[in-house]
Amino acid sequence: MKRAVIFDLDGVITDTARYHYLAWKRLAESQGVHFDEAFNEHLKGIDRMGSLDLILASSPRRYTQEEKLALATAKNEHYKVLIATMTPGDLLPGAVQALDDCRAAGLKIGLASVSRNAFTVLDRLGITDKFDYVVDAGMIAKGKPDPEIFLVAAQALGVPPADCFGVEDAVAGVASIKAAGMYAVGVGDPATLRQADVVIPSLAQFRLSDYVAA
Ligand code: G16
Ligand code: MG
Repeated sequence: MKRAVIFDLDGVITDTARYHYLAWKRLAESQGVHFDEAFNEHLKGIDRMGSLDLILASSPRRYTQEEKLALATAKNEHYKVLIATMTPGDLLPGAVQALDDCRAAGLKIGLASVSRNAFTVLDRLGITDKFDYVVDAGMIAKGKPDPEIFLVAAQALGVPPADCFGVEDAVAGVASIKAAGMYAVGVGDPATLRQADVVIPSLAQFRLSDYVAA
């Protein structure tokens, strides 16, 4: 029986993936780099500097570390303007119900987002108190697909990884859950999230009883 659930934030609970996309697109185009939805798919769940490196890999220019930090900061400033407009109305369908179902079933609930803006987003959405533990992305040495972030969450919740399940929309995130030894619920397209144990289109199709016994 599963005793804990660890959710990703971006693309699962709220569509900040859209805001990341818009902010990266503007940044990429300012550097003459083509950027589209398909490329953006590879950035989901990848941390800020890792994402920037992937974008700049197709530029003929070489960037110094200082230049890269300035570009990452510019992207983040744009992103912060976009998320400042968020409200509880930006919760994706089924998100609150899924969290409340987990709470009612007595599961511990964690959040594993590599976003350094996660606390701000939770606050804007008004759901901070629905989590027993939120991983501080600044304390994580290795981003997804490394299992570290899910293992840190499980440890903080006091539940062994085998008794946890994770919920993720990104290929890198599902890989992180599986590498942590947990059952993985993918949210999105089964053709993309092939490593997940089960894939649902959105949290509106979240069926807790299917995962706790898995
Ligand atoms: C999220 C997004 C990624 C983003 C990362 C870092 O990861 O999916 O696209 O690059 O956060 O965000 P920030 O620049 O705000 O620190 P996750 O783990 O929440 O899916
Ligand atoms: Mg995500």
